[in-house]
Amino acid sequence: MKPTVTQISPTAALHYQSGFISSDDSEQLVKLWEHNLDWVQSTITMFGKKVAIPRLNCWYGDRAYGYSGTHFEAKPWTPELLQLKELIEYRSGLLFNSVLVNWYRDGQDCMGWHSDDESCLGAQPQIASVSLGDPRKFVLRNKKDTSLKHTVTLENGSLLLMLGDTQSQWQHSLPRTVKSQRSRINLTYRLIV
Ligand SMILES: O=C(O)CCC(=O)C(=O)O
Repeated sequence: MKPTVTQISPTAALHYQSGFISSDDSEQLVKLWEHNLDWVQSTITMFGKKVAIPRLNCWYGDRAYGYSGTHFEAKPWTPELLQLKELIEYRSGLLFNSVLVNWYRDGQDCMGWHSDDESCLGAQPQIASVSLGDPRKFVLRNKKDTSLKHTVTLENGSLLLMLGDTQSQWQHSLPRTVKSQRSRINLTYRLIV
């Protein structure tokens, strides 16, 4: 299936593709990764206090990374994480060298407003986000006019590319929900430059 392209501003675009990974593969990967990745509960520093992020995460690839006071040494690629990276690269024509993997254990796990705009990601970070498991709403809001919003439901097996100025002009979040009781794993492949 071809991606749906949404130009959220003249220089920022979202490419969304459902069914990038089949339901069978997705189910197997969720089971494998829930048990075999090196999950940690990270904390971020907010107003001088350490706060636990309500999700588990881990970082794999070629380079170390950090955001909001967290620091991840790069763990070596597992065969499946590398295979998925190569599939995304082949289909999108983009290159990636690292991945942040997030595990939302149920609808209570979530992620607040932020941009993936650390300087190590370059001026126009390209992010490839793969979602497996329970569908969740992903909301973007414009930094200059926060009433301007886009919502994408990230379905099981979908791929979302965030391109151009998406990170410099927009923030994104994954709100908490009572509708989701099941697990979801999200992978954001990134290029550390
Ligand atoms: O789980 C998601 O879909 C979003 C993850 C995210 O925004 C991030 O890790 O930067």
